[in-house]
Amino acid sequence: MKNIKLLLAIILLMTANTFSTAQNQTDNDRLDWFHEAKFGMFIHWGLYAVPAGEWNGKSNYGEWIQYGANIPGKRYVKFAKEFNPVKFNAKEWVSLAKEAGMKYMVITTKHHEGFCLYDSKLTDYDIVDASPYGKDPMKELAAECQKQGIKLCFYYSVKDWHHENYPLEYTYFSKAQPDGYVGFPKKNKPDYKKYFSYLEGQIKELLHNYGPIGIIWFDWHGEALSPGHDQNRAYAQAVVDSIHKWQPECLINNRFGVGADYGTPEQEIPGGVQKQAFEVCMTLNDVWGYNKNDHNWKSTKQVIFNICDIASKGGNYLLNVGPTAEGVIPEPGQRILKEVGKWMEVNGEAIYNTTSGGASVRWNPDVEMITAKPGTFYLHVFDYPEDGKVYLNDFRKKVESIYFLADRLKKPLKYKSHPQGVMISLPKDQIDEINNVIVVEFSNS
Ligand code: H79
Repeated sequence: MKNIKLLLAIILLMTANTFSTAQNQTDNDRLDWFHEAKFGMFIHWGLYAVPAGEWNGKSNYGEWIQYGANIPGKRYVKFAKEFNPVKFNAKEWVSLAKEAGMKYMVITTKHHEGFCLYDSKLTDYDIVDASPYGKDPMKELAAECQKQGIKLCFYYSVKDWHHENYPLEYTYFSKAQPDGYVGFPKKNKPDYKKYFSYLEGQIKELLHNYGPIGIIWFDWHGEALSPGHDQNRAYAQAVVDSIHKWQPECLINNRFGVGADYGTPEQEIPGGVQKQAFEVCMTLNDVWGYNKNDHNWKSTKQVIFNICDIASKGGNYLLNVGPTAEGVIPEPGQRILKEVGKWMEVNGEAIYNTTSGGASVRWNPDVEMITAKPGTFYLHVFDYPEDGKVYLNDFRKKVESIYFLADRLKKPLKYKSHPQGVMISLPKDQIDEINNVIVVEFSNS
């Protein structure tokens, strides 16, 4: 009972934290590229890809398998010997992101398991020292991202089930593990200060050895850095100050307790337009890490809907893939992303560098959402209206032209201006099977 209460408290705390510390979009220049980018690739890659979601007959695990299946630390570390991503190809991963229309990539350099996917001098529990692969994939990714113009960003878990000085009380508890987590954190007298100097040292490596980094994407601190934990927050603030010193342009998400540039709703899209910068992170199937039995892929249409929905509320979409231990992004994920990319290639203008258009206008239900640029609205029509009519209400600007974004010839669509707004008449046939974006160009006079 106590554990359930604790868990509920932690989950509440995490939710409450989603937007609490993010700054207003207008007063933070560091966020300019982020607002332009709108769509990024999340990559969850670690030792959990070896058991691939399955342990002792249960098959619904992901990157939390060490915790969920109660695998002792001594057993878990052996996965490192089997982690040999010989098929990893940085060019293919970055090309896929690019083809999907993504502008940045956030990859797990260390998830809760504590295993480092880069060459760290501060631990031997990393891909170069502990796996047969023996190379640093982040080096290759950094070079390839530079080459292809994708911004490389690093996920880093505050929680660490492998480090002896990560305090047990900040890991999750469960019925199976009533005394705390079965990894390596010390039961007695862990030294959080020491853990933080390890963390800071690793962030230093990540910000010095891989060129410019777009975001340090911290993951849940849990209770450790929540208000009231003043000493811990002071350690964290020192890290934030260092990040700003080492790479002043680098963003920090809002899961570190302090220093947040933007909010990070997980697996959910906010109900309305947000004033603060945010990025929805979401899985493409059910779990984040590779699970060989997880076939619950989102449809291409759903992904496109989410991109537009989130952009119309002023946010970014960070969509996850979980590569195998061999280094391959699962084929269904590749297929969906390529299909999304085809739509983005034609319609990206309605997404990149837009702001929310929703707050300034009302529209009929056929227009699901609106994105905007100065002098332009993009109306996103997923459900084509049977009567062919689309209304923009409370729209008192002077219309210059209206056309389908997917129409290269920009053939004008018929419309009538009324004192209260504009009524647009659409042709019988849709121009796009998924989302018929209508461009409305206007002037203020
Ligand atoms: O990295 C991904 C997740 O592993 C991580 N954040 C994203 C980006 C994450 N950390 N915490 N959470 C997500 C929420 C925690 C949910 C929990 Fe559970 C509920 C932890 C214990 C109970 C999920 C379900 C994990 C085990 C059971």
